[in-house]
Amino acid sequence: MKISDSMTAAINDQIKAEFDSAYIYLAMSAYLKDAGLDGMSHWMHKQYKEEVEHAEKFISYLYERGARVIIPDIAKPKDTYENALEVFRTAYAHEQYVTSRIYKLVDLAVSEKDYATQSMLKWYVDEQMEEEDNTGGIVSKLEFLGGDKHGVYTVDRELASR
Ligand code: OFO
Repeated sequence: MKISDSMTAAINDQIKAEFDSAYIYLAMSAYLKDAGLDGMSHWMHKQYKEEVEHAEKFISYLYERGARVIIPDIAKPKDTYENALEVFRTAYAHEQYVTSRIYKLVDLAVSEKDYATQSMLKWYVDEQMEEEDNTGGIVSKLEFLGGDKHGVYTVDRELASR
């Protein structure tokens, strides 16, 4: 069954959102590096690479369905933050936003009875749950520490092992 034009457009739009996410995390990684938080910077750099993979997975899917892929512009990300806590709060909020986007894609796939796209999106639904859990968990730790430098350093070491 041919994928619809509306589903193709929605997935192309999500490809842009994934590249935008990648850039947001790359800018966060650069900010954290500059702040001397090498472990957090490394963690965010891994996140950047994951987002590129998410975009590529959508691209491969559209190829598989014989649909046209449009490579998007990438928006310039915010590059300055107050501190590590603000970075991770922003990342957590961003993941929640992306989850809501993925759910809208699922809604569209359901309304179009596009079972192949519903099946493909299951992976993203699970991935979003994991990413919200990861970023939300780091926010909780940093909030608990309340800016204590030794504590922040310990979290930085921890995140270096990702
Ligand atoms: Fe692409 O998963 Fe985060 O945003």
